[in-house]
Amino acid sequence: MVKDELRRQHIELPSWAFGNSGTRFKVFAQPGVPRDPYEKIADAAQVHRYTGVAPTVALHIPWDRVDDYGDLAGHARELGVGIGAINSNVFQDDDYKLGSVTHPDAAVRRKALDHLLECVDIMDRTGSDILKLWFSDGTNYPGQDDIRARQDRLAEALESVYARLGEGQRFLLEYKLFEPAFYMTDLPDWGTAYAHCVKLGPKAQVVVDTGHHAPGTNIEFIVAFLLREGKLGGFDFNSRFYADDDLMVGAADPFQLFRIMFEVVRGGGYTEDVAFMLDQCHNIEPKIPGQIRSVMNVQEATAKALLVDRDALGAAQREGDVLGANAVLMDAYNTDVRPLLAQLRQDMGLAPDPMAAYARSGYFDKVVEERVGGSQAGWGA
Ligand code: RM4
Ligand code: MN
Repeated sequence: MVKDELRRQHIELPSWAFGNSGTRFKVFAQPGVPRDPYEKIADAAQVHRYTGVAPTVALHIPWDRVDDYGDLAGHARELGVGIGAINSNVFQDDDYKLGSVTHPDAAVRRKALDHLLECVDIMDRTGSDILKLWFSDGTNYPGQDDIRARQDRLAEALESVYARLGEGQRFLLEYKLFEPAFYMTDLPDWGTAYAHCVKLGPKAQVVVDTGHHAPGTNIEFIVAFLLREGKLGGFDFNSRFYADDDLMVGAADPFQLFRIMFEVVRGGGYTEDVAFMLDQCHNIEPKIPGQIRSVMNVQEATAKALLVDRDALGAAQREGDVLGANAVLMDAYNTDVRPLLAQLRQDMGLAPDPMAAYARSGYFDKVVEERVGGSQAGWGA
């Protein structure tokens, strides 16, 4: 039943969505923003409290570095959530100007690799089973470095990380078309990520960040292909109008999100094996409600995907009924699933409208008052 499927949905929140963020032009600080990972987790727990389907928070290292990860995991548990994926960060150190694991200097490569291995140590302590790897590596000018040698260096680093993974742990390799490198990116697309993962083995899978493609890319095709090969590890959901905008998922193109979720459902990916993570920044909107809205957008797209009459679709496809097949899909997309989701929340003992329930709770005013002193979390902390 659709409601049962929706009930077991698991959407992971990014700790960094709760910190201050912005563009290269300006970071607008917001009142009440967390000052440390403990407070970020407290805010994430609010999102779970009102949606019931966001029980884990991903960490980004070193932004979320703490002395005692076991203690942080305990804090999360007390608030009714858990720690999810560990995201590595080899893009914010001066040493990484020319790359991290693909850097021409072996000492810099070693430093980057040590960080990745440290992230696996952290996974051991938090009980996380996913390491997410994104590399900002690339070049700005033709001839700047040897494209092929950089692939060799990348492969070497990935092998070392792979070898360090423990039982039940895996890494998800992320790709991105461009930025910060403007000429050549070492992991620019799903095909490159896929080829590296295939060579490494089953603990290496691809993560699809929905904001990391050229305009017009058919992302649901990529999803269908990777699922068919057992290589879709998860999503970094967000939406984009132009480049890597990191806006709320489902805000720019809810129809695309539905098409992606349909391929996930159709391909058997609606399981614990595919991680549904958000990777967003709320630069101008309040952060906790921004996350609640995003979770609701994913839920709505999922509900519509689950409502597709697969038998009718299959029959129309077999008959070559182009318009009939398209109509089956559109019927599901055009269904208003908000009453169904409100009902689901009531079945789960939650308020039917999470945005309103959070607004009523007074949490925002409370943290604005409490969180004085210290420095707010943001990119770089
Ligand atoms: C990158 C990529 C990573 C994220 C960083 C902050 O563009 O999407 O997943 O960790 O941004
Ligand atoms: Mn991402």
